[in-house]
Amino acid sequence: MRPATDALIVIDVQNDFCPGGALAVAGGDEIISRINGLMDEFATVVLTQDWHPAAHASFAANHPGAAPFSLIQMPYGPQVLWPTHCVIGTEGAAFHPGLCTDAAQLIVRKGFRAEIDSYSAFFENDHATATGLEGYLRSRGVTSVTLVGLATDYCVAYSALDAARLGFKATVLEGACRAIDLNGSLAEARDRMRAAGVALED
Ligand code: VGL
Ligand code: ZN
Repeated sequence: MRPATDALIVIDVQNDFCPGGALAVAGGDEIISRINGLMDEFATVVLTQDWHPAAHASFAANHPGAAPFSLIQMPYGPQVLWPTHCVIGTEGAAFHPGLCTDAAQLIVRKGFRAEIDSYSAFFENDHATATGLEGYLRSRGVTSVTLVGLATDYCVAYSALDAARLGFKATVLEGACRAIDLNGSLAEARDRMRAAGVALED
């Protein structure tokens, strides 16, 4: 068992990010058994769930003429336009059935405001609007977070960077993550995480 100050944060292990899903990450389902095992080591386990209204601004379908995976400017900065995914209440937004969710004390849903995306478990993409996870972890005495899940280069990396910025010791277990890797996004995310003091382990 890890110290009580350590939390496991499981990012977006949802059907739409697994093979057959709307925004499938290659090998997304391969990490599930390892994650289930890790949950036994941590007294605090948090799951996140990407949770978008159908009218979400991050969906290419809501921008006539725009192709999925193209980039637009939003008031809060550049935004990749994704295929429609993780729509609130749909089967695609549900956790993968293989994920053992029983051990989790908290499920953080994010990206539920139509006008702003939220990759990170801590802040929406304006880097200012909080999800409340920071307060939850601090009030439970957590000082160190281990991050796993999908996708390494988007929601995992954004969460790890915010955790480090907030002063948590942050570790990403890359073997328990899979990446989208859009135009070099994985290498860039790894560089940014290393520069921010996030520990990258296997
Ligand atoms: C994610 C793209 C869009 C992720 C979520 O979980 O990494 N990526 N929404
Ligand atoms: Zn999303």
